[in-house]
Amino acid sequence: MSYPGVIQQYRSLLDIPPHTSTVTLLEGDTPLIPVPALADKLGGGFELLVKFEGLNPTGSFKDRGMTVAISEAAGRGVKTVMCASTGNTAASAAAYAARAGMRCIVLIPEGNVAAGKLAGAIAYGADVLQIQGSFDDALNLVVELTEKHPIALVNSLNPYRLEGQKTAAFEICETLGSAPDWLCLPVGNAGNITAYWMGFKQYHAIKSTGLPQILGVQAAGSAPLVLGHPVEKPETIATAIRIGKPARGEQALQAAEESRGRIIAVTDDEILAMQKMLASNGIWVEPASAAGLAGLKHEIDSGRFDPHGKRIVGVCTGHGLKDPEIVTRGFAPKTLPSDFQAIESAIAEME
Ligand code: AN7
Repeated sequence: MSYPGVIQQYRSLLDIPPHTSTVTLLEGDTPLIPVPALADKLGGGFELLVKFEGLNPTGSFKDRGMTVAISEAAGRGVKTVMCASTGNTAASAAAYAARAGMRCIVLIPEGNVAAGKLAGAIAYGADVLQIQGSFDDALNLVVELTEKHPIALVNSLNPYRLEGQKTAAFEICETLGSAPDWLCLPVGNAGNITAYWMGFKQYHAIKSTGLPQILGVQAAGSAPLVLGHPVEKPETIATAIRIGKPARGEQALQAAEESRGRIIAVTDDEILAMQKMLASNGIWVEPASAAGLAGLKHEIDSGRFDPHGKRIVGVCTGHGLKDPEIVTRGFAPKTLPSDFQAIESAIAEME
C-alpha cells in the first residue's frame, strides 16, 4: 500500500478525537539523509544525518501538525481557521484549509516574512493580514480573536499540532532502529522541540528505542530561552524563528533538561555559514533550518561537546526555496553577449 500521510500511518499512536476527519497531502515520510562529508568538516569521528523536513508538501515540517489540526477542526464542522505566523505555518494552514474547504486567515509581522512563504499563503488562497508588530503581538491577537469568534486557532498552542509533529520522532526511530544519541533542531515558538520530545518518549515507552539528548538552537537576537526572559524586539535574518516569547517555552526548557540536552544560541553569521555548508552537501534549507546544525558546530568548536562515536540527527525544518532572497541578494550574474569566445573566457576567469 502506498504511504497514507501521518494520520493514517500513526493513528493508534496519536491522541486525537474520534470525530477527526482526515485532510491530508501525504505529508511526512521525509528522508533521513546521511551527510558524512559535513561530519568530517565538523571534525569527523561521528555519524551525522539530516532529517529534511523541507520536503513536506508545503516545504516545511509544519505540514505534519497542520494535517492533524485541520482534520480535527474539519471533523467538528469548523468553517474558518486562523494563525499567527512567521510564514511557514501560514503557508501550511492555507494549504490544508483550502483542501478542507475552509477559510484561512493569517496574521503576519510586517516586512519579516520570506517571499516563498508569503507567496504560498497567497497561492493557497488565505486571507493575509500583516500587522505593524512582531510575531508575538500577532499570536496574542489571534488567541484573543479566536476566543471571541467561532474560528479555530491552528498555531502550535493547538494540541493537535503537536500530535502530528511528534511523528517525525517516530520516523527517525524507525529508520535508525533506535533514537539517535543527539537531536539538533532550531527553536522558535518551541512547538517542534516539545513535539519531538513527546514523540521520542512515547516511542521509547512502546518499543524501547532509547532517548536522544536534545540540542535546541535559537538565533542570538531572538533567544529568550537562553537569556531567561522574553525579548521585546527579536531580530535575526532567520525570520522563521524571529520570536521573542515562545508559547511553549516552558516545555522546551523541560525537554532540554529531561533529555540532558540544552538550548543555546548562535549568531546569524553562524546560521548563514551552516546554510552554505549544507548546500555544499546538496541540501538547501532556509536560514532558520540551518540553526540546529550551526548549534552543533558551535558546541563542537567551543569544546563543550564531544561528538566522537555518536549518531547525531540534525532537523532541517524548511526548504531553501522558502527564502530565495537570502542567497540571491547582492548577486548579479555577469551578463555577456551570446558569443562563444566571451563565454569561454568568462568560464576560465571564474575558475
Ligand atoms: C523553518 O511559521 O513559528 O519552535 O509561524 O518555520 O516549533 O516554532 C515557524 C517556526 C523552525 C521553529 N524552522 O519551530 C511560523 C513559525 C522553521 C520554522 C521553526 C519555524 P517552533
